[in-house]
Amino acid sequence: MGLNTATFSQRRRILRQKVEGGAILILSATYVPRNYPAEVYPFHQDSTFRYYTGLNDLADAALLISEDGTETLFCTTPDPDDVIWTGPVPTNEELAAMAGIAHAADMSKLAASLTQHTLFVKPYDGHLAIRLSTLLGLSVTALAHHESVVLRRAIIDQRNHKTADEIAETEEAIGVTKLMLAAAETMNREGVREADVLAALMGPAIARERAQAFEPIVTVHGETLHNRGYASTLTKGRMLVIDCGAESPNGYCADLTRSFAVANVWDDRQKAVYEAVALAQKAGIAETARRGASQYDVHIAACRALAGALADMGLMRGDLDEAVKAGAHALFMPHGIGHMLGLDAHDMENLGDDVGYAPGTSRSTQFGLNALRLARTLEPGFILTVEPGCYFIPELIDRWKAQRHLEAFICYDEVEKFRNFGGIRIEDDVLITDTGSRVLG
Ligand SMILES: [Mn+2]
Repeated sequence: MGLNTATFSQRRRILRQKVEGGAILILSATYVPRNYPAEVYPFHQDSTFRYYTGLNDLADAALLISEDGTETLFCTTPDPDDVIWTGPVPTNEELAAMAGIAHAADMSKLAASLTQHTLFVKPYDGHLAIRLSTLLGLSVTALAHHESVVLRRAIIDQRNHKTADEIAETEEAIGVTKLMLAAAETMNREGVREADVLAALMGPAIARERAQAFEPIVTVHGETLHNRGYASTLTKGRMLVIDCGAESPNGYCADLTRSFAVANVWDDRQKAVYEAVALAQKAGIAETARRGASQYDVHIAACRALAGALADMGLMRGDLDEAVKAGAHALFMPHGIGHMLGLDAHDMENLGDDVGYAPGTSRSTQFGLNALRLARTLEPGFILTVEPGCYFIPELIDRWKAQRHLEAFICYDEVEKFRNFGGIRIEDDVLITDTGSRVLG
């Protein structure tokens, strides 16, 4: 079947049925200048606009769904002379028809169609905030107070539950991402630079005209969780961590992480830490299949498995359930077990914690748990990542050790021996099904 005009029309109908009250306004993304207006960053559509229109390339536009369900696409009509730069482009009416939207109008007509009852979600981007502020006659800071929580939650609920077409798109993106990882693995040799590995990694995506879901991480410094830059050289004894994801043709993201010993020469410590992370991932994935489990349960199951393996290695000690409750494992895994995955790599993170936390619940402030982006009870149709890791972060070790923090559970003398180890992460993408869960791809 695939995603088509009927899909986008139906999504809008469902949204309109769920949200009563005023007209619903959804803005597309704008071009963002890099160093002068005509030189822009690569355009990336706003994911909510894309979800409801399928118009991946349309900048500076807006969708308005009136209270009676009338749909209008407002577009910035190009200057006829622009054809010399852009080539022929579709008319506003053609764009609307591509999305199954009955009416088209120029953006200059939008402000007159809005009232103080217009429903919108607070923008995450400064350019969109200024545009919305101008359209509505509200200050940028007032937008947050006027956003529709009902609309925000309706969008989240709809986008959180993936259809068969969306699942197929995600698996397609995972397929391309696996080709990327396989290409990168051929460069896993002593003396190769991270940038050379990156070049190989990107090849299969570029050849298929695929955007990246996020800037790939290619590093021998996995202990820096979101390490930027590709300047280091692969040396034996280090782990190479690659965290990357291609997008599908319709913008659905993959997000996979693989960790390799440089040149595929594994020492005993690397094998043991890798095995610990693999055990944690296995425990986490098993928990996703349990009916009624929450992603908080998945997180704790993975952390408990990791703590068990680290105790076997002599790095942790004591009552391990208590250790996990106290957050001692966060010295080694200071992040959450995963996040929602969809049109964004961290799906709908711009819409806030309502995505990952049920209404009335909120994030823990405990170190480690405060980075858990998703904790709610899992429902069929959710796609999420399960990505445990084990890192030896010298600055964190030094700080905790100096404070003798949780030393009943942490064997700091043994941890010291790993301070130059680096880090390992393993990440896969999991679909919650009616009967359990399935690792995608
Ligand atoms: Mn991830």
